[in-house]
Amino acid sequence: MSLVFACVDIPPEPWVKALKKELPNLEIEVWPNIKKPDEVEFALLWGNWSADLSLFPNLQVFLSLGAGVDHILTLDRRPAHIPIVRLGDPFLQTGMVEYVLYNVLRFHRSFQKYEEQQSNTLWLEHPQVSPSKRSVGIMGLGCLGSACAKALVNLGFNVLGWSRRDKDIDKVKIFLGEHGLNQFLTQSEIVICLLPLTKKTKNILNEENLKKLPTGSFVINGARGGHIVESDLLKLLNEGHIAGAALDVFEKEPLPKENLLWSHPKVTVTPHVAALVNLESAAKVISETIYCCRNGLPLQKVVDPFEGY
Ligand code: NDP
Ligand code: OXD
Repeated sequence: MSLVFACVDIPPEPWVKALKKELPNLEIEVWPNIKKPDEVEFALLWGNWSADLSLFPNLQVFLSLGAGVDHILTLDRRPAHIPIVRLGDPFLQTGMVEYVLYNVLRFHRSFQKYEEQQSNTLWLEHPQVSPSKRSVGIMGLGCLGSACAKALVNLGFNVLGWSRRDKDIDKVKIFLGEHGLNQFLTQSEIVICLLPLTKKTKNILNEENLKKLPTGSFVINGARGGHIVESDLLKLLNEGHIAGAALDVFEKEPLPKENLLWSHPKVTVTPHVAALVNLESAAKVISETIYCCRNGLPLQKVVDPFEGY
């Protein structure tokens, strides 16, 4: 029985080597060169893969090479009974915490303004607000959001969180579901999106919701481009309602050269690198899932396809 590696734009060799190191007996076939499709039990996927899934009649598990599974949930004619397992690698939390802290501090301490001033040789001081007086709102309090919330609490920020189910995170004020969203947004001077992309969260940061943020607020998106309506964000940046945005993910990736976000003075673009997958630790986590599956043990991080995460 084997694993098919079908991660678009990711060189397979290092992954094959790392997975073989963990599971020497695992046969690995690299898409599209599949010699024995009926022996494929595991599909390790990333990106916009398109294949006729009926080629693999013995497929048992879809494995995502990332925390997000939107690329798997949207697969054409995906057999609904096959579980989808997302990557639950602590290394991703570390990366996202670094990305979020960097951008929160940059906005909080006006470093964005100082960078702009330097290009105009302008010596001008901005007020330094205490972190306890700065409200930072995190949309999504899962693996990544809760780790970021704790890190921000440790720096003394007033942290708000928004999720579906209640949470108990020390010093984090929790807002729940659709009815909690208004109150959450109106208090978030810096809002960070760490939601999965689902039917309910797509376009959630549209003009109507972005306008609920306090004037002069900042937006950080480390989740998926589909959460933000880019044209609405640009409009509110140009009107001054939003003071700045740090965007790691985009509706279309790579971000097309003509996209106005690239050159907008209030926008920082990074190329979907907030939390990069680490070869060694991810190979271990993926191998553990394969081990559990082969030995009839319960799988961790299984996605609920109905909820979309
Ligand atoms: P989790 O599944 O662990 O957490 C998702 C959180 O979102 C949960 O707290 C969940 O609420 C909340 N949520 C989901 N739907 C709703 C809703 N409709 N209303 C309110 N809250 C909702 O995900 P992760 O933290 O691991 O990852 C989040 C996303 O980050 C991934 O899906 C991926 O797209 C993105 N990502 C981006 C990376 C990058 O480099 N840019 C790297 C890694 C991930 P509840 O707890 O109540 O279920
Ligand atoms: C992920 C990502 O989902 O890197 O892990 O976007």
